[in-house]
Amino acid sequence: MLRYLFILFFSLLFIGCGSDKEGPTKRVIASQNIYRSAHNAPKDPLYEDQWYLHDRFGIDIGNLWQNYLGDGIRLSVVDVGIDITHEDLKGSIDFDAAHRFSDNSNDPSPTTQELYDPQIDANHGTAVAGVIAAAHNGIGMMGIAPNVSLIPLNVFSRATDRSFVKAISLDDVDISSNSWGEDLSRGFIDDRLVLDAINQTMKKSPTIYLFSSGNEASNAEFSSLLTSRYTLVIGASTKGGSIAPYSNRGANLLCVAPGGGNFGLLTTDLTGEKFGYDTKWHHLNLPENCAYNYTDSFKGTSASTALVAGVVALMKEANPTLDYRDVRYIIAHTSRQIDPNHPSWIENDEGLYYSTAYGFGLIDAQKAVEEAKHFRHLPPIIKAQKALTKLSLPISSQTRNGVSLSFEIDQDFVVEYAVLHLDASYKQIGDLDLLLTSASGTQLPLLEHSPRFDTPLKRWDFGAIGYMDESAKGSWELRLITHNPHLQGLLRSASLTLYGHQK
Ligand SMILES: [Ca+2]
Ligand SMILES: [Ca+2]
Repeated sequence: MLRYLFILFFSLLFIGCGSDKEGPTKRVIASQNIYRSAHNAPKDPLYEDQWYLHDRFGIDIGNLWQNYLGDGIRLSVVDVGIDITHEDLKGSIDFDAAHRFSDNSNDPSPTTQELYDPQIDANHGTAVAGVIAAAHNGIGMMGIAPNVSLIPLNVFSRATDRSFVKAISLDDVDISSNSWGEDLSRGFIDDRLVLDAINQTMKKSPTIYLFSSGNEASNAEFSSLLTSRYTLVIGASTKGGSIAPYSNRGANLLCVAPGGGNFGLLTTDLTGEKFGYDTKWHHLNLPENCAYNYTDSFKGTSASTALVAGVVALMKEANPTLDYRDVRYIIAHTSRQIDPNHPSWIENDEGLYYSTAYGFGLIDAQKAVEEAKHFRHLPPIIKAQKALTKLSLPISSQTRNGVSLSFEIDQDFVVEYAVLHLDASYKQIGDLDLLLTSASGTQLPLLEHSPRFDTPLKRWDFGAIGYMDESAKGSWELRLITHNPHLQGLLRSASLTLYGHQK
């Protein structure tokens, strides 16, 4: 059984503690809410080192904390255990809902086994939690949404299908933050069960699911959890405003947020010198009052997803009626294009810029929350589906242009999300290019030749979000090309489903 979390480690870098900087605020304030009425919120000492909040290529937290701190929002973190004694986290945790699956208790902290198991990164959950919910208390750092009810769900203490299903389908959760995943070539849980759980939960207790795109420098379409229309997929950008080299790409990517490249993110660490990313043996040069309880080495799409989860909490507080479609729509329309010369950028027929590396761009917290405040629900969801069955088309490099198919869509509505389902036999998915062109002429790669991936293609869904706002009506074209002259395959059937709303 392979267990892993999406996280990357690079060399630890020095970041000084904010209390050494100009004009530090050392007041310890008992009530988090005091900041709500403050025009100039006092800064916790490490705030200046949280570059991902306020740098040029950060999320632009601006003055949002004057009005929004995540109050009333229930946010679950499906992860390893969280340090519930941490000075900057303990006030945010909802202990009634928190859960550790290995002993069915409400204590979500890492077990001794987790702390010493080399296959589990026991530091990960605490790092994720800090970015989202570290208190504005005059000590340590500042979380994006410090007043959320944080629900830590320690699934990796017993990583079974059942644990994941239960964690993902918890009732009465606004936002589910998932900085874990797997791809086609791995598999420690049964994705189908988790997908079913997501589908069921959306019917009875709608939740906004955020998932990391993954850290394999691969394609986010390879994980079936990420090709569901219900999951919002987040990639990682760097402090310099480019794509993080490890960040998985894909036509299902919604946006990026800082995940770090050479520079990591500052966040909370397992308390003390013995455990965490910051330990006696691997220590940051932080002044005494910050030592061992914080780290600046948190990296990966895990960190990016936590950032977006925090922003979505502020959006939900600004407008509690928002559902996953509204949030996706707002992020698509308010994220900003970075690295504009990157070859992956396209402009779709409705003028939206999209990239399989960046999604709709770098999330912009201020714009997203501002838009959320006045946003009226998208009209009810509608869908159109076209299935092409009994195809028996050869997949072969002998066919010059590969397999070409057309899906004729009669309904006229505004597209939000597309799902392409293929039933095929082909031995190495990495040999394939799969291009879907909308009725308006926007072409996106759902698969791009990546020889490292030798997993077979059988039945698979591909998600695509870059056609947002375009019209569904017309002919959608699919091309499937193989780059391997030695392999042959067969495409049995294909279907295209478009989700959207009336104009
Ligand atoms: Ca703090
Ligand atoms: Ca530590």
